[in-house]
Amino acid sequence: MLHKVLRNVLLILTLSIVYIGGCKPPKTYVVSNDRMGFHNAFITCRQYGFEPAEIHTIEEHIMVEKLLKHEKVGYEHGFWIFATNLDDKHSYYWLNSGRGLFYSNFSRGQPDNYKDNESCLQVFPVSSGHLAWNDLPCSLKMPFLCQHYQKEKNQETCEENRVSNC
Ligand SMILES: *[C@@H]1O[C@H](CO)[C@@H](O)[C@H](O)[C@H]1NC(C)=O
Ligand SMILES: *[C@@H]1O[C@H](CO)[C@@H](O)[C@H](O)[C@H]1NC(C)=O
Ligand SMILES: [Ca+2]
Repeated sequence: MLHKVLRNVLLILTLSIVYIGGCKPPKTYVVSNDRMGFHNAFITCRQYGFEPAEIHTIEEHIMVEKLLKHEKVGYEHGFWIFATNLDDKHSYYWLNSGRGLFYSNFSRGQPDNYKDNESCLQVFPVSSGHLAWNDLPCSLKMPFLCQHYQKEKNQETCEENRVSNC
């Protein structure tokens, strides 16, 4: 099973590490080249044992930018990230964590909700080494990004039943 998963999923960027404060271990982004609609892709990250990718800071945006720097330029070569505005057309939120979109880095003129039919977000290379965000129809089949938090040896981790000091 694990072997099967690893065949489909490219694990990259294990060296680029971002601490998101407190006890959270370093975050790693994972590319899946399987093409699917937004909601299917969301579930598939989970089936791989990962979380659907979210980008909360410019540091994380840059991590993803580095990960995708060799990909083709253009929105048709983009990757789902898991924010949507399906519930409330006026505000995007991250579907997994429920957080608002406090950070974003949209391409010029985006999100444009083109033909009133775009409620899901992607990232795509706008030029060599530069990445931007865009809204697209959720049903489009695209590759996507997952994420996970690496557990390092000797790293202090929060106990499940401890909330303070984390
Ligand atoms: C957006 O991303 C570019 C890199 O592609 C970066 O230079 C720029 O500072 C970012 N903008 C914001 C508002 O984070
Ligand atoms: C919305 O976009 C999808 C994917 O391109 C397309 O199949 C569908 O027909 C569009 N719906 C409308 C109402 O434009
Ligand atoms: Ca758009």
